[in-house]
Amino acid sequence: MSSEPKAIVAPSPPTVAGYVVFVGRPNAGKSTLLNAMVGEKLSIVSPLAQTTWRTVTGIYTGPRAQIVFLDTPGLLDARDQLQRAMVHAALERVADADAVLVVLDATRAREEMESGRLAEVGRARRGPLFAAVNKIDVAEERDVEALARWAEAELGAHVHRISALLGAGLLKLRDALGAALPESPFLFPAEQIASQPLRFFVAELIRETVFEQFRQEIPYSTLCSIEEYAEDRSPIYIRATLHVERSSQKGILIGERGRAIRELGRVAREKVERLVGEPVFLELWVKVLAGWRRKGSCLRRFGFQLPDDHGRAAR
Ligand SMILES: Nc1nc2c(ncn2[C@@H]2O[C@H](COP(=O)(O)OP(=O)(O)OP(=O)(O)O)[C@@H](O)[C@H]2O)c(=O)[nH]1
Ligand SMILES: [Mg+2]
Repeated sequence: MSSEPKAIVAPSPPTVAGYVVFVGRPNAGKSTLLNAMVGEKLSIVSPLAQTTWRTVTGIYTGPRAQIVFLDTPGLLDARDQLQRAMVHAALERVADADAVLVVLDATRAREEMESGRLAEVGRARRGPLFAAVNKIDVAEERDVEALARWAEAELGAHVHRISALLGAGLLKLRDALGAALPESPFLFPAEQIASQPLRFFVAELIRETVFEQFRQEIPYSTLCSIEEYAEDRSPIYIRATLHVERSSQKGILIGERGRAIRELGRVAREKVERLVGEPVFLELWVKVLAGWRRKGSCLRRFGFQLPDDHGRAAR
């Protein structure tokens, strides 16, 4: 026997990777949680409900696990075509995800427990189902516990108590979600955190600013599309159109002598500059696209999918 020490090369454990979908009612904190999990602000957040209209992808890569998080629009009882597209975007991901996380707002425990939509997610789901009882930093302890018990009993979920805003419970939740994923090579390069193009995030930041600066129905009536994005110019030139439903809304967005649209443009441009790390010239136009929220043809033009697009029964 040789006295040389033997080099023991332990086989490195395999990696895991997969998709985790966040679903929940509007305003539960899904987008806040996505940003916290990825460590970057990818998904827009506001105190108003129904902020997220399209699914946002955020990628977390650890030493052995890559988790692709999908932040979806809030589940509600759809009243127009845009809401139908939103609910569809959320539910279509549930069936084929590697794991589903239902995000619950503990400050609205009763509404959560009465939501037929969430019960539906629990029933539709075959694979691992998790629930995050969120906002424990501000919710009553007894509401947190009631909601946790409900999610365990009614949804059959593994329950975590978290504050997406302050970070409480997030590491444990991320580890648990990672442990539910299948063995797989990483699906994206390790340094990649997003999968959508920059112009998507630019449009979202403009929309977030509309949510901050305008009231009542304006945020919900404003669709943002990027018409031109010239990266080869300095400053980068971006032209965006804000489509509103009625001409009275156009007047409000523009404001007296253009004051409102100038302020919107200024704040949105600063956000976009932080995102792209370069000076930006942002040009905003407002157009009326009558009743676009109710029109499938308008929504499809801007890339939304409706449930009937796949020949499925309308939800
Ligand atoms: N106190 C507290 N507030 C939170 C927490 N998580 C989210 N919020 C707040 O809740 C509000 C809604 O957060 P979002 O992340 O936009 O919620 P969402 O589920 O993505 O909402 P939709 O996009 O409308 O479906 C924002 O004002 C957040 O700051 C939390 O853990 N604690
Ligand atoms: Mg959201």
